[in-house]
Amino acid sequence: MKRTLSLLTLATLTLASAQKVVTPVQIGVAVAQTSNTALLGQEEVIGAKFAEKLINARGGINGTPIKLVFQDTGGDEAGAINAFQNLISKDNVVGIVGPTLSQQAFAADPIADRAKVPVLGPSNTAKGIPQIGDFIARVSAPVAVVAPNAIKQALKLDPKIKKVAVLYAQNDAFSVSETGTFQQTAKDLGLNVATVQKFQTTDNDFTTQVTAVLGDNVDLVIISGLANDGGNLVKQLRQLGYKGLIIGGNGLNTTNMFPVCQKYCDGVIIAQAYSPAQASAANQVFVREYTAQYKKAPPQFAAQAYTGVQVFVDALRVIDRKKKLSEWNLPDLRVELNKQVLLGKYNTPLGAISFDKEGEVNQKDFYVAQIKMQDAKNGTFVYLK
Ligand code: 1QQ
Repeated sequence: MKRTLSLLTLATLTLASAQKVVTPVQIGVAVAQTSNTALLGQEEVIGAKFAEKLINARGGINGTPIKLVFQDTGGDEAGAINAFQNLISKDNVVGIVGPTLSQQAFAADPIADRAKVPVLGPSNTAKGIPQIGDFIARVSAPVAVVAPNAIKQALKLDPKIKKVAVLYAQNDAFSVSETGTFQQTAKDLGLNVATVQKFQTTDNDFTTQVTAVLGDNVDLVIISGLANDGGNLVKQLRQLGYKGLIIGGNGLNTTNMFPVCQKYCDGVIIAQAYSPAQASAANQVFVREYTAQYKKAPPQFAAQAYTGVQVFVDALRVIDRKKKLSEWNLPDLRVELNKQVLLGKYNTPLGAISFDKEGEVNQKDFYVAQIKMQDAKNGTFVYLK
């Protein structure tokens, strides 16, 4: 029995190490294509696909094309784990761009980390994501550096703001992390946090929370949630009579929220880790070609997912120049790719980026936008100065 087992183990090991890198080179994308989280994930699918198209049109990895393999994570942890397992063991990808939510990343990233498969988080902004493991990095700047910009901008628009209400989804890791930053920033800027209200990302009725906010007579409301709950909360705040400024966090950062809050989305302020106006040549080419195809400027989540794919490809090009990708076995290439990702400098739509030792993104430019609704359906994010 012992002998049979060890032979079996040997056979499995041999199989794994003999596993060659196939062409086109497969890169995994595990984001939310279904559930309410798809309001955020859809833009990531578009951004990643656009990267695949542009990269292959320019010769892929030194002449070798790439192929993105998509696995839908849905909106929860189980879906993300399942998508990651499929990409790692069935689809034999070199690396994974995903998942959509930090809540999913804390569950699924450890699986990739143990399998030694590099992960680039395209939109995971909670504190602690790169620290999940050596194989985990992100192109999405953390709440700690992005979110404070929204409050500073709100004070620019209305210097008289004194009293603030803060609301957050307590069942979502990103929302919990972001509200921590918002609450600390508000205090640091001398604001009075009059009330902190909790909700769930699955909630639809916010009467209790809105009633508390109205009772406190605040001049600013700050929301950390996701697109459907966040959109409904904005709508109900306005319907019940709240007139002051509203800051939405990164979970509300999509035009896909417009069908939820409709005309009531108007005026919501949201900090941005991307702007179509970012001056780098890489971004200007990206914006020109994206706009030509989609007839609108790229949103943040599309730009970040594009960047995730680009970083893997740029790193693979460097590796391929030293030793052809076809000569690697897959487990070794995954380890090498992880190393190279962390070593490189990248000219991306987000500007020039690199990573620190832990996989945290180094990025320079951040922005704030305000939603302007033309009518109940159509609106845009207007970047503020
Ligand atoms: C996170 C996020 C999401 C709201 C982006 C889609 O920032 O979960 O970390």
